[in-house]
Amino acid sequence: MVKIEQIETVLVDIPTIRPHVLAMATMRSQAVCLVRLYCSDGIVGIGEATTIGGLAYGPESPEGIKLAIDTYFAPILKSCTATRPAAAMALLSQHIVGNHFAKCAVETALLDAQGKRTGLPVSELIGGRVRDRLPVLWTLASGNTALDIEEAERMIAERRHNVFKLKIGKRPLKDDVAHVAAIKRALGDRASVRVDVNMAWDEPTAKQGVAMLADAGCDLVEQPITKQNRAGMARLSACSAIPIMADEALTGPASAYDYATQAAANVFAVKIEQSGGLFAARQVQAIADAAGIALYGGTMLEAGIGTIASAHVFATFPALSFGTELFGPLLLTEEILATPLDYSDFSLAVPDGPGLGIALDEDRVQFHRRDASRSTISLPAA
Ligand code: MUC
Ligand code: MG
Repeated sequence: MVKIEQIETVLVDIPTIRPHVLAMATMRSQAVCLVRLYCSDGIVGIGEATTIGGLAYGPESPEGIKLAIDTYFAPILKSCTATRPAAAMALLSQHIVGNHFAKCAVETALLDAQGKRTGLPVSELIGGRVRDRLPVLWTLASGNTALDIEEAERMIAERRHNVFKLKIGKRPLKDDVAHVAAIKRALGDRASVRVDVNMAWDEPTAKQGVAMLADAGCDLVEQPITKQNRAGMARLSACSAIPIMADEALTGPASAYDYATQAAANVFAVKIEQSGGLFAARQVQAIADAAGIALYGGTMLEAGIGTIASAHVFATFPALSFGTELFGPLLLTEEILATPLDYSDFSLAVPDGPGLGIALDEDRVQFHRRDASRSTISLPAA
């Protein structure tokens, strides 16, 4: 029996390339909880959890994830067989309620190890990929219309992105709509423009806002109102001229089923962390497919490991009509990976090596570790 001998968690802070302004938080760096599972056959699996703005987005924080894994997950994992990731996850779920982000990081590491062991990419382990590249949009969230247009023009010229998501909901409605309209006017047919309100509107504002955005040439509205107002989401989805997408509402298969049966969204943003792991994300996809809901591959602004874990999952989706937003590593000053990811031709290549098919740049991880020594004095040799 191959055992999981040691579980290591490390917090790593990586600055963003510019402030990322969302309705609920402004991010200037991303905190990553890295997970390493050391197995008795010498294989090391890697996983990652991130949140957005600490505790501003959801109920877990990077620090809380580290504490939960060190304190509660690790002893259970040490009793598990490393070659049976699904059994290990089932045992964890018997003993640990919620903690979706932490579960996702651990499941990623289990699957990475199993893929390395069997020689299979994670996408093949979890069902089989149907595509090797994923379309990737970029979020314009500098907080400034002129800077956003400049940024979008650069992305189009570099053939990196031609779909843009704008973060709105912080300013009065007419200012937000003017911002979206100005960007759409500047980019015209060269780009698709969408918005994410991150639940900032009440229903009447959303009703008016969605209509104004449709007139401005916006193609999609993401989570305009609180996830609790499922009936409101259903009303908006039924009458809107442009699709309404659920994001924060989708916290796993049960919520996906609930939203699907109530016709509370036209599109689902699937996120592996919010779903509770890679297998759970595939269940969300299956529910959407069964209900005729379109799919989009979401991000919690993960760094390289979480982004590629998501990519392996989205590569298995039979249909992915709205593409993905797997740009997390590009928002950070460094990827912390040994080999750069292939972002080109408006898409991301899904690695095809065993496991996740990526390796960490250990020097850069050491440099960004939260607990790294920042001392600048030279110490006498021991
Ligand atoms: C979200 O709510 O979608 C995804 C892209 C981005 O800029 O923020 C995230 C969160
Ligand atoms: Mg969103």
